[in-house]
Amino acid sequence: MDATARIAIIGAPIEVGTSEPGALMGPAALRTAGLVRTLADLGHAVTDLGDVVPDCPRDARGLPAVAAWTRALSGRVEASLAAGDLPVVAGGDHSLSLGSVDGALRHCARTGRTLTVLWLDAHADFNTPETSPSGNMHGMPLAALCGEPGFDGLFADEADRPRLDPRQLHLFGLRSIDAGERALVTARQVAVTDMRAIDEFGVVAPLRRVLERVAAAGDHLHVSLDIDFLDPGIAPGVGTTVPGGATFREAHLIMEMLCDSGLVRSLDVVELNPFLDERGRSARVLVELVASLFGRRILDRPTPVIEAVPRD
Ligand code: 6HN
Ligand code: MN
Ligand code: MN
Ligand code: MN
Repeated sequence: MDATARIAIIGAPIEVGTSEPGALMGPAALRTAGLVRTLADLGHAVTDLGDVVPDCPRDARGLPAVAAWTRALSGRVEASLAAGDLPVVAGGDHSLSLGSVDGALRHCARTGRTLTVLWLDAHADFNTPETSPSGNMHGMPLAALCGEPGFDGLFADEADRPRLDPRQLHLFGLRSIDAGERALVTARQVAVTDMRAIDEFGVVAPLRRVLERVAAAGDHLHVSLDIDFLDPGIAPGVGTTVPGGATFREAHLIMEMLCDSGLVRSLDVVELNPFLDERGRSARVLVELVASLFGRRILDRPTPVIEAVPRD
């Protein structure tokens, strides 16, 4: 991460992608927990662009509402990347990544780069309307971005839009996957570091491999941080808790490694549900993690390089 980045905070109070109300309060809770101030105190030039307002009726539901959010967010993210800013999209449920990743894909298409997406999440979010057990769009954004069928009308100019290459996607922290999406994730050759792998190897070796690949290829790295990547014991403010998530230390180390890599060009912070939180704990944890991603460190030195890391 640059010592001083130009960061654009984009609020996305979206909850049409989930059946659990409350995620629309996420951006407000992240601001209350000090998101903007914390990044500014680290020396970054932070602009809070406020909350995106989609072009649809307030009570709109289903695919038309998600499409309106997707288009509005995509435009906002693409514009802020074009202006040289690093967009941080504060959600809101994970369907917002339809817009943020689409915006990053369009920026990459214009600038001749490839997009790599690091998806820190308990879930794969690779369902289609056909495979989804819940029908909730927050479990489907990656399948839609990768061009699976069943999402007509979601993106602007669908025929020409840049798609996410599933082999440029890395799921990290996976511990809950539905049968149909498991088949798709395997068929599309999505890279996965599941919790089993993290238990066996820790976070350093698998993440370092992802970062080395991104650095060698000169890709744009988009990070999507779903709060349920964390163990619900440290971050209870989420509708889809899955036991056995990342510890604070593991998540914190990931953020420090991402920071040291200097590769992150856009970020989502999603799925915080303040209505389910306990006295702001989860919002605070997320702000702590974002601070580490943007350069807060204990000593003024980067993470040491450990040469003894196992290789394939
Ligand atoms: N998220 N796989 C489940 C579903 O309903 O499709 C859960 C999805 C959770 C989505 O956490 O962003
Ligand atoms: Mn750029
Ligand atoms: Mn998710
Ligand atoms: Mn999740």
